[in-house]
Amino acid sequence: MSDCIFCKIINKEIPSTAVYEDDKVYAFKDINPVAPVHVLIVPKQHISNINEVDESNSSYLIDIHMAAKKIAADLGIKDSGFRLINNCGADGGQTVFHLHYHLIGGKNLGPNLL
Ligand code: D5M
Repeated sequence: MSDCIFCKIINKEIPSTAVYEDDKVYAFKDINPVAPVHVLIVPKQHISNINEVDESNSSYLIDIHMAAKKIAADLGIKDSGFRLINNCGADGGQTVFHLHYHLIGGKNLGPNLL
């Protein structure tokens, strides 16, 4: 999608710090990290958010989770633990409308979600 910032990052039109890439997903460091590890994992296909996931593209959700596990292992936080967060829509706090999951860790995040 031509005016999507994450599509531009995937296409290397905008720089990012890559953490992981395969044929389905791309992962890069969040520009405003909230923890020592804060990575965004995105499908290479433009999907606005979970509301646009259907039978034709739902396999990306598995690809993203598999990538999260690999990235967590690579960054040394797989066993200590991490959080995988998706913000969907305005009330969900979504600001970039290309499906993405925040992989956050590197410290004890505690039990509170908000
Ligand atoms: O999260 C959107 C996230 O995207 C937010 O944590 C900042 C991040 N962001 C925005 N622009 C960039 C660039 N250019 N590089 C890296 N990270 C970026 P949301 O869940 O939509 O609120």
